[in-house]
Amino acid sequence: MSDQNQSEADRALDKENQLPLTGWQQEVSQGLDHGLEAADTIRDRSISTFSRGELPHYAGINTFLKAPYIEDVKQVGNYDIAIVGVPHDSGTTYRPGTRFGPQGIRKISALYTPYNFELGVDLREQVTLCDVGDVFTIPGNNEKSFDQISKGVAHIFSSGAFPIILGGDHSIGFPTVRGVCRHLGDKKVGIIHFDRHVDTQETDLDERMHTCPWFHATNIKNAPAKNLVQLGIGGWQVPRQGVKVCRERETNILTVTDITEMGLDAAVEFALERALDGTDCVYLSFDIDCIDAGFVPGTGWPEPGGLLPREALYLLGKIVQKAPVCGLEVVEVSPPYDVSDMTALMATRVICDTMAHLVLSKQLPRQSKPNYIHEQAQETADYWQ
Ligand SMILES: [Mn+2]
Repeated sequence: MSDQNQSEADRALDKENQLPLTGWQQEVSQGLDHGLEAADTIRDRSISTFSRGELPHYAGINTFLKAPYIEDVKQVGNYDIAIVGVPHDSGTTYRPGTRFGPQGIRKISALYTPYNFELGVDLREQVTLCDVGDVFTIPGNNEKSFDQISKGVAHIFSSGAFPIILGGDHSIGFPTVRGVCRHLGDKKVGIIHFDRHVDTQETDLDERMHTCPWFHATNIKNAPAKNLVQLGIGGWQVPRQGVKVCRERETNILTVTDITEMGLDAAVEFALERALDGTDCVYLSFDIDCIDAGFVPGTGWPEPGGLLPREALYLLGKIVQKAPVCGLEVVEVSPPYDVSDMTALMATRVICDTMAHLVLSKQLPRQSKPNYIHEQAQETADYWQ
């Protein structure tokens, strides 16, 4: 039967049949070795005495998707993807709590399996994932934290592992991009930014807060403002001084109405055209508040009228499929304000979908390091600005 005549569900049923089970078998046999065979009354002999690996979902040590924890970060280059937490909320200007974002996202990620039905992807079988833990941020000091974050992201990025950053408030968008740029040589990165807020003002409350990352990131020569694409902007929380900067620097903004009127596919084309114009790769910055406040209560500045989850996931999936993506951050998850972990779950979904589309588009696993990764760290006088 040809693909056109099949429903998505039919195709999904077929695709599952093509996936190996090798990774799962290795996990089970290692679990039995390290965690001892189960008590005699347990009929399923794949179960161990001590929980090791995926099951049961509520048990085990809290890493993202129960990926192995890499204590020695010098080993990070041995993995296709590295998860890193940035528990920093000193840049927030209203509701705090995103310092607990990495913990909250990791916790709810435990209920996910590594397999997605429609996409026909099993991450455990197709890609290697590790969790390097968190960057040591300095509470109450944005600038010192920024330097720590840039150094950490630069380390992961230059190793060749694909960096996925769990925020943290959005002030980290500047140091994360700076960390990537540190190893771009003379290559350039376009930023695709999902948000209700522009985050482009120079300072807020006299400091570089979470309303400011793109002013500073786009001052870096590797990250031109003309390649900054801002999706989902709108509402009553967009500061006029930020709007002025967007106008002056000619960033590319689509409102939720723009996106729905032009259609999701046209919005994807717009984003790719602008972000990839003269650049070598795309960095994704996903503020969870781009989604309608009804779906994401656990965030610092919730704003009604945002994207629907399935719209945001569709845009994200198509963008990842079609762009050379060099990193992802998911920011502004604030577990103290969350309800039933639903905001953290949304963040988990964004990350897992991104990983799946990186696999489907054959960006991961990598055959070799992408040529935009420059071994030599950039150490010009103005780098740590
Ligand atoms: Mn925002």
